[in-house]
Amino acid sequence: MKTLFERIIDREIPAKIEHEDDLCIAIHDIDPQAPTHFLVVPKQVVPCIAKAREEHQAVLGHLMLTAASVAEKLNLSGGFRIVINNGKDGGETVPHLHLHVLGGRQMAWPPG
Ligand code: D5M
Repeated sequence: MKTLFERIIDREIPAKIEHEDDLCIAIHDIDPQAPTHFLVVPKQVVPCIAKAREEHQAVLGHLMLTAASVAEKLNLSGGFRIVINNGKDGGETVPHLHLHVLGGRQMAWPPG
């Protein structure tokens, strides 16, 4: 069965797409937690960061670089935060690895 993000990648579910390339897609989060909140999602399904392996190293680096370049495109010059939720205690609800990128407001620490 496809993950929610695979269905977005396959255009079965609409999303506001900010960037797409061979390896990943960046979409605006449907429930934004900051003025700008987008997700960077690999096209190859890895359920969570804990399941990533050596073979995923290149795509993981690509996700980080894409997060930064989309943040620049969206004028987050004042700063931004990248979050990966992992598993139940980490607050992950979609079992398809994704980076959250949040910006446009002052972030607090510690996170909730
Ligand atoms: O993050 C999963 C995120 O996915 C959560 O912030 C909501 C977002 N989401 C859920 N459905 C959609 C659609 N249809 N478009 C865009 N964003 C969506 P997690 O870290 O797994 O809790």
